[in-house]
Formats: sequence, structure tokens, C-alpha cells
Amino acid sequence: MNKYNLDKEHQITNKTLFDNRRKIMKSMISLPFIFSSNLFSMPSRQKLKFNKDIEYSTNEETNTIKQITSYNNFYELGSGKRDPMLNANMLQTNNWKLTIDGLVEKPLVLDADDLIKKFQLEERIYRLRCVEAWSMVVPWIGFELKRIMDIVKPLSNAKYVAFQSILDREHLPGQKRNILNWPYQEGLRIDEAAHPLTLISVGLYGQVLPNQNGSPVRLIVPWKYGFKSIKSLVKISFVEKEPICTWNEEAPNEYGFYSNVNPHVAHPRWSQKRERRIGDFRKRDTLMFNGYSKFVNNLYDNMDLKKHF
Ligand SMILES: Nc1nc2c(c(=O)[nH]1)N[C@H]1C(S)=C(S)[C@@H](COP(=O)(O)O)O[C@H]1N2
Ligand SMILES: [Mo]
Repeated sequence: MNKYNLDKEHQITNKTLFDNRRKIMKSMISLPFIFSSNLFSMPSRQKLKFNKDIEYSTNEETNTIKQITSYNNFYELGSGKRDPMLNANMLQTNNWKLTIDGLVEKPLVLDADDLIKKFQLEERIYRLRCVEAWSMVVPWIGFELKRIMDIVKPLSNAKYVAFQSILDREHLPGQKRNILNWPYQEGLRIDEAAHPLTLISVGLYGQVLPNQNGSPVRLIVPWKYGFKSIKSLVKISFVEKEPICTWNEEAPNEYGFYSNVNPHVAHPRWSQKRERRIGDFRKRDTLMFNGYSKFVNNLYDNMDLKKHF
């Protein structure tokens, strides 16, 4: 085979490659359009009245509503990232009750209407950093958990707060199997719960929460890994001892009680130094306490955060 033939072969190969690439690129361009007309069309939801917060909100670009509602962790609706969107209507939210009880002076039961009408709502634009090393910026609507604490008045022996999600084995596809020890549970130390950054969220992008984001009410703790931000809350209890947390119970060496975002403490199976903002190509550095250090540093004075991860 002489040089000429070789070159000719190259030309052929390159032409075939080129055509194939064109085909692939064409399909990549057309697919999102097909999807956007059905899979991603969000039904319009009740609009909320709110003030815009500037004290705690980031001015980083927010992720799109499509990104925020189509890439989720919500194991009650399935363990794949698109399952919560695809199974969203299996979450039954009618006649929702949120019970606040335990070591408090005045226990309280709120329904979904109370949550959006009894509290002055504000928009808080927060980063959400998942333990899986991706992140988003979300314009949440809600109010500080502290506002509920001011009403129920925790007793002096209340040292922790326990949170519980919906249990509905009949309708929730993820609860038909014991992929986690249901119901999903989370916990905070009481000073973390009372911190002004800790939010009870009832909406995002100006409307009530989409089911896949934890309708009708969820917690947001922006300096901790996303799994602490428990969705579809039915109970908040003030307790004396450190409460059980679902992921900590599942794998205590991987997920600690505190779970503060910390680039210096690796997950046993991957680094936490970098993260990918959904929609970005390049990774970015993960910040201590997810960038909220100046607000929450003092909560952890004299604590070894490598030990209390
Ligand atoms: N009840 C419940 N809450 C949950 C989860 C869950 O599976 N069940 N997943 C957590 C995880 S791992 C993350 S990253 C966030 C994701 O919130 P988002 O889907 O609104 O972005 O929800 C958290 N809250
Ligand atoms: Mo997460």
C-alpha cells in the first residue's frame, strides 16, 4: 500500500466520521425541542406574595426552573434523578398537616394554607450543594424556621430538632420497597435550627413548590449538604437527644449528623473539593460551609469538624 492510498483511506474515514458527527449533532439539537414541549412543561402553580431578601441571598445566576424541577433527589418518588419529575403526581398533598410538637410550651398544627398565609414570605436565593458534588442556585420562597420557634416556644431542655417527611406506602413508589428506612428523617442542633439562614420553604420562583421539590413544605439549610434539606415535611419535634437522621443511619461512616459542606473532609468514596453547578461545564471549587462561613462559623467554635463531619 503506498502513501497515496493511505491518504485516500484517511479521507474516506474522515468523511464518514464527519457525516456521523453531523448526524449526532443534528439529533442533539432536535431532541431537547421534542422534550421541552411535553416532558418539561410545568403546570402553572399558585402564585405567592413575597418580599425580596437581600441580606442572605446570593447574586449568582439562578438555575432555570427546568433544571430545578428535572434533576432531583427525592427517594420517595424514585432513586433516579428524573424519577421525581416523572412521578411527581404520585405525591398526595391534599389536606396536608404539619405538626410541631415535643418539648415546647405550645404545640401547633399548621395546614398548607396557614403556611402561605400566616407567615410573611420572602424570596431567598441560596446555593444548594448536594453531597454528590453538584450544586444549584434556587430562588426559594419561605420564612425562617425561627418564626415557628417563636410561636411554639421550645422548653429549656429542648437541645435538638427532629424533622420527618411524609409516609405514604400506598402512593409513593419509593416507599413500596425499603430502599431507605421510611419515613425520611433529619435533625439539627437547636441553635442551627434557630439560625436566620435556616428556612421553611413553601415555594420557588414565586409559586408554590413543585411536588418534586418537596411540596407543600420543606426545610432548607444552605450551609449543609442537600440531604439535610428534608422535603414534604409532616412533623417537626423538639427533643433532648440527637435525633436519628436517615442517611446517617444508612451509612454512618459516609454521612455524619452535622454534614456541613466542607471541602477539606472527603466523602470516603469521593473528594468534596470541587463541584459542578448544574448547567455548567467546568467544575468550580467548593466553599467552606457552602460559602456561608461568615454567617455560621461561630456555631462551630471549638469543634473538630473532621470528627463531627
Ligand atoms: N424526604 C426527602 N427529602 C430530601 C431527599 C429525599 O430523598 N427525601 N433528598 C435530599 C437531597 S440528597 C437533596 S440534594 C435535596 C434536593 O432538593 P431539590 O430536588 O429541591 O433540589 O433534597 C433533599 N431532601
Ligand atoms: Mo443531595
